[in-house]
Amino acid sequence: MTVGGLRLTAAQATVRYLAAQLVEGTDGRPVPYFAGCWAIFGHGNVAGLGEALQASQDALPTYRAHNEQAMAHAAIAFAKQARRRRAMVCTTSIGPGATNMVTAAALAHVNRLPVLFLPGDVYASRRPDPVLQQVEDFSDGTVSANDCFRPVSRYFDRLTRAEQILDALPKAMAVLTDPAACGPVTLAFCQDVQAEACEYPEDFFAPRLWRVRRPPADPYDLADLVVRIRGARRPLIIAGGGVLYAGAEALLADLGAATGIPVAETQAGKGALPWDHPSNLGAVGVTGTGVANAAAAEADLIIGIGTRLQDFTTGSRALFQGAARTLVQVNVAVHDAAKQGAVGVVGDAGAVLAALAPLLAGWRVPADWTRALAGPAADWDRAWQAAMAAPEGNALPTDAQVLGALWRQAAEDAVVVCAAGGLPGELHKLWRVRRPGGYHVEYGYSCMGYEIAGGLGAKMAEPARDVHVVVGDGSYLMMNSEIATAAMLGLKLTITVLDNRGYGCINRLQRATGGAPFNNLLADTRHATLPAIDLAAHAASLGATARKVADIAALEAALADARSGTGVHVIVIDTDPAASTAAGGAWWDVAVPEVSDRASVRQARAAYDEKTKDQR
Ligand SMILES: Cc1ncc(C[n+]2csc(CCOP(=O)(O)OP(=O)(O)O)c2C)c(N)n1
Ligand SMILES: [Mg+2]
Repeated sequence: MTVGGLRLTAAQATVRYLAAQLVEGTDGRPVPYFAGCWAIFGHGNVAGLGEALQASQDALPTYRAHNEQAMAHAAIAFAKQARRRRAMVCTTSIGPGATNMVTAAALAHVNRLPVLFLPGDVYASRRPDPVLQQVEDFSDGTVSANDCFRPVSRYFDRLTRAEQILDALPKAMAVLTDPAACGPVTLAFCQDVQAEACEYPEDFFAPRLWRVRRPPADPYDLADLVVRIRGARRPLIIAGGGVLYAGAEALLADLGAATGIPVAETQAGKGALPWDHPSNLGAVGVTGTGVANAAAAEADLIIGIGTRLQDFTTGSRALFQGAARTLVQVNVAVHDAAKQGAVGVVGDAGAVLAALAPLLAGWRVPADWTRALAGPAADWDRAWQAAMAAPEGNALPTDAQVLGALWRQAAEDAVVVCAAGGLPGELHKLWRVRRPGGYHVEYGYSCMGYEIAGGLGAKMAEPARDVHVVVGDGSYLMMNSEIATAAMLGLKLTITVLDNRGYGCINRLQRATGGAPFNNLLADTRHATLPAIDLAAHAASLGATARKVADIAALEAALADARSGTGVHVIVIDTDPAASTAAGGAWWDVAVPEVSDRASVRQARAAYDEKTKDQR
């Protein structure tokens, strides 16, 4: 095959192209867009992409992991911590290696995070069919295991000819770097095609600088928003991840200070303002602060900026109760701007905030709205102090008390990483973010097993910051293998494991919906003997400096040790599975059975039916 120019295999050409894609670094100088390639080799990528990566390690470093899903978590966390300005590549063998990555693809898809997947695929020639690990479809010869990636990729292609990359790779880059379309790209790479040579034009490999577009809003929509804000009695901004991805936190801080409009934060948007900014009411929604939820319930104008409005933000659409309230959605993606009947303002969060500032000059939020929130803010501060304080007595600590210890011991610019279990809710409510980027919680897919691999990716993105992973015993046991990878790479991570001996938050949810404690805490499962799992010994076996601590004081001492240490530190502490912070919060729609022999279920259903009346 001839296109004219350099004779390379499709895999060699792909690696060469990927290494030539650049973005502006934080200092303005170009840096590679792809920080590296995670790889677990097998048949389907070792001979093709493996050979190409080996020869290009200076231009595109390769990292080996222990699990394909976990390596993809690390890649995605890298992109999240880099605020989508940079990304990583992941390559796997065909079959199980590839499908191991599908859950991570969904995670990136939900969270709108860029990552390039290059799973190996079956032979385009079909000569050896069925090749080892090939999924055989009885009615469709074009189906392979990689078709699982289609619904969880923003862009999907199967490379069945070597010259296809000339078209597929620029399209992949366009999707990865587009603020609205951003998400996972999957290029399923047929294994014979990886090895096939072709003449590629030399200019295909010329360095190319990508810039993330920051589209402004339509002037009509902007003017309409200004009229609505000026006419509002009780406006509230809800800041989502889009504020951080747009790098717009200073613009939001300035607008908040100039106008006095209060700001509440979603999980992805947490840290958009420093916790002590006068406008910051903290977390909103199911895991929100008392004051933010009071504001959300009473606001007459809610302006979502860069938020997907998932059910935790809206209290399953029962939280925003203000009479005749208007919902405005400022979003770079028209799909989000149109949600829930919102008035859409399609544009980049930063561009819209910058445009609003002069149009609102001299205007301030009505003083009675500011006054109305002062009491709930003081109440919330007291609730926060009570939840985060070190416990008195010998009771097992709560998750919140562990977070209190961590918050007191963490460096100013530390990054906290979490994803699933009871901790994300407690973090959302209680963690006070001191510096932008200090809060990294994956709560779009809330995927157990993200935490440790995610911490590794976050550390690779910002090596100068301390990264603190907080993780439950359930998530720890689901995916912990990248402790070994972090140790091998000499990266410093501090992992605090909260061992409540089971799936504590789901047990609480089960109880709250009238269910009997069943199959969540280890004690409530079918067992011959109850396991006493030594998580510290386990972590030590993977290369961590690990210890178990008896109480909050010992935890603080261990965290202080870890702070001055190197490598991976794992600190295990037993916690109370029953406790969570009662203050704040809002209703969450979890459907309760309509009929049941259990009176507690029937009771929970009646309460559920009542609450659904608030949904709008
Ligand atoms: C991959 C995956 N499987 C299942 C779930 C559902 N789930 C959410 S939290 C949870 C329990 C987590 O247990 P643990 O990490 O110990 O945290 P805890 O609830 O005890 O705080 C489960 C099963 C999930 N979010 N992700
Ligand atoms: Mg647990």
